[in-house]
Amino acid sequence: MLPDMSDTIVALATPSGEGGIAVIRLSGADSTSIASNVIENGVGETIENPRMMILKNLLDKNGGIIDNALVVYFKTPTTYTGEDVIEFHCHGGDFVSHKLIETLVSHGARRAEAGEFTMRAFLNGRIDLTQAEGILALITTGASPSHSRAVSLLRGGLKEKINSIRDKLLDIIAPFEAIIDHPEDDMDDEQSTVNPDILALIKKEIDDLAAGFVETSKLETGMKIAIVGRPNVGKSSLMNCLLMKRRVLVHDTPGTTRDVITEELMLGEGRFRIYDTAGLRDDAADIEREGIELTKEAIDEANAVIVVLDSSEPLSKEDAEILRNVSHKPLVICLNKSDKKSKLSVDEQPELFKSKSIIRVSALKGDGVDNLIDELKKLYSENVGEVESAIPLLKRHHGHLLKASDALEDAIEAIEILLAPDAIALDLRIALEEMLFITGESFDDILLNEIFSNFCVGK
Ligand SMILES: Nc1nc2c(ncn2[C@@H]2O[C@H](COP(=O)(O)OP(=O)(O)OP(=O)(O)O)[C@@H](O)[C@H]2O)c(=O)[nH]1
Ligand SMILES: [Mg+2]
Repeated sequence: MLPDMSDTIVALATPSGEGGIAVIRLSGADSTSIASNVIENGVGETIENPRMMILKNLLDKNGGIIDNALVVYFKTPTTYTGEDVIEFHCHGGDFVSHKLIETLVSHGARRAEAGEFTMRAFLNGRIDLTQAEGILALITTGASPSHSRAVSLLRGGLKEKINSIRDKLLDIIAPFEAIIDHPEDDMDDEQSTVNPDILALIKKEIDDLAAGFVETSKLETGMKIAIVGRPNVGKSSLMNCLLMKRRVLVHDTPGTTRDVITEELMLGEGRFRIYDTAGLRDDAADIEREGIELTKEAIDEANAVIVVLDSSEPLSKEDAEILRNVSHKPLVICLNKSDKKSKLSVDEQPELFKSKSIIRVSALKGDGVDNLIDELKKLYSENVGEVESAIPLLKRHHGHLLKASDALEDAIEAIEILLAPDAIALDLRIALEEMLFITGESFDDILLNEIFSNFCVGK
């Protein structure tokens, strides 16, 4: 069940604890009358000057001063919640804010539930659901890509796109259903069905949008970089160098690393997940072979690969095979052990190295690692560029898009096998409904509670 919208609600909008200021937000139809009980000399001057901060004494029930604070009035409907809102900008610290909230509650306000201010903004039509989700994403963001995604949602990027698809579906559905509803009207064959090519175009639009989700989510968890190469070339040493700590075991016995070991790494604004892997070789024993299988999975999942070669040895058949196997991925080739005499020439098999980034490093001494870091940052910004061109999505949106796409697929099939118009209309309705769920034009209490319970109290 949703909380009662007719209540006037109050909450601390800033984090609790000691701080410069504490903002207490009051929202609802009775905001001004409730506030008039705590503002010395009443609420008049505050209401007459909307959006202006006015310094006032705030009083408890016995007329004692709680604080000398700035009070500001936002007049309905152009406020965060769409309702009358009053904010009290008090001195920081829990005692003052708790006392003021207690006093406002004693005058008739109710303590707000998590996310209730934003839920009201949604229910009052100030924002749609994707924008509400953008607000939550903005509050919880910890990295640059998720920040830009949150801002885009907040600004209504996804809302506009979904509404445009909704309108296209409505343009098809409305006349089609009118014909179904009034079969007595004469209709020719053309009218009694829907052009599947138009549906295919809408489906493509939905599929393209859904594909953007994979792009954005891959940067949410960090760009995945797998370090691969044959045994003993210095993969684990390089991993430790990047992490600037001794995270993985390094040893001169080939086959030291048997499992895939992963660590998070921030380079500038970029978030990475680095995977150290078992060395790849053909004649591996049982356990090592299992490790090699895991390495292959890590390569599949990686957004980019670092291939490590031991430059103190000539290029081996295994090195060449590894280079060939990962050539479809964004690639950085590290010629490691540059502190030793080089016996590896990239000119021997130039096709393996052509147009690849090649960096000489010594994981033992740390030489050249800065160049590798620069290269990783470059890969990251290329990836982010790709993502920024896509309209950002959350998992919830993605799920609805997939269902809509399936429904359109069914509709196209229904047209092709000449099913009754009712059956086609049903599939089209499902696709439309999925669009409405994304923006919240259709919703149920469960969905709202699920979304808004993730907010903090006071937002
Ligand atoms: N001289 C020199 N030795 C290095 C360098 N990098 C690694 N080594 C040595 O090479 C050996 C293997 O290093 P690791 O980092 O364990 O190599 P790996 O590729 O992880 O090996 P596996 O886990 O067995 O596949 C160790 O003895 C390292 O000290 C380097 O830049 N120069
Ligand atoms: Mg290793």
